[in-house]
Amino acid sequence: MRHHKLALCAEHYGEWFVAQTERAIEKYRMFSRDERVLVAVSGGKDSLALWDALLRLGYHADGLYIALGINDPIPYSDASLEKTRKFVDSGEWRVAKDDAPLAPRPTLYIVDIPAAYGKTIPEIARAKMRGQGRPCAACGLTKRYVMNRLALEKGYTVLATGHNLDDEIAVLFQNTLRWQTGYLARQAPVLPASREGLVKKVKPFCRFYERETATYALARSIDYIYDECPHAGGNLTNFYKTLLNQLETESPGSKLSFYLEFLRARGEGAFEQFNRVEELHACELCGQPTSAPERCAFCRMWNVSRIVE
Ligand code: Q46
Ligand code: ZN
Repeated sequence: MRHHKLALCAEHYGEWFVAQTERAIEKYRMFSRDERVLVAVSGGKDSLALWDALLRLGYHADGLYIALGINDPIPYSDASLEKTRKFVDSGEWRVAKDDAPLAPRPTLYIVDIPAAYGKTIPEIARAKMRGQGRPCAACGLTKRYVMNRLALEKGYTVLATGHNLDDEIAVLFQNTLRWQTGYLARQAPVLPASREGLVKKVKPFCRFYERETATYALARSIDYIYDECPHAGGNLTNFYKTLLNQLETESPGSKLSFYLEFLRARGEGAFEQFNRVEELHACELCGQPTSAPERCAFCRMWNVSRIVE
């Protein structure tokens, strides 16, 4: 790890990684040991590594997998669910840090979108969001809604996602290029539950390079899905990641300092004036907070208000 001037063997790397995770949780006051954490798992390296690290640290962490029905042209959703199930069944997470007592078996919640709502994500996107090309807008809306609602209904105070440094700075770069000040004001390792009906959102891996989370998953023999979602190809975020990787090659440490200096400026209030509190009220169908006057965007798109586990 050139940027840290550090070289470690697999065993010590795992310890370093878990300790760094805990440091981030404490530094940004993400959550305490008394809180119940719901980890959004996709079957990929970041989310499974996050779940593993939190369990090793002794946190009460359960998982939520959202089956999107994306199985064309490759069986992406089916394969990623299989990897997620395998992670829970394998018991890999039982190897606790520092010989701590074995973690109890975590719960895995599965929300199957096509089974619950009658359409896959690509199908609902085609039906309701014509002309927008990729199904990512429908997908993102559905995932955000299901994560928040299930976390609330099951009594979790925190929702943790596996976003890493590369993810965060790609978004930061995009928002900076367009001076999206409102988005910049809201980009942070912790998004507090600003009102009733919203759960706190945290990103404990926000300071890890993508390579570091992949290395941890390999060091821990976590079997994760290598394929990306077939709709991810060619998106702008990946293009920005490539640009930022070129920068990192020329100037090691640039990616981390871009992010940390942004957080410093943000912490000093550089974007405070843009942090507008949106007026929200309860959706008339499902009760979730929404800025829309009647039904929330999820209920309008799916034309339903139930959530099926
Ligand atoms: S899963 Fe969904 Fe991503 Fe696939 S359809 Fe787009 S948003 S690319 S994280
Ligand atoms: Zn609603």
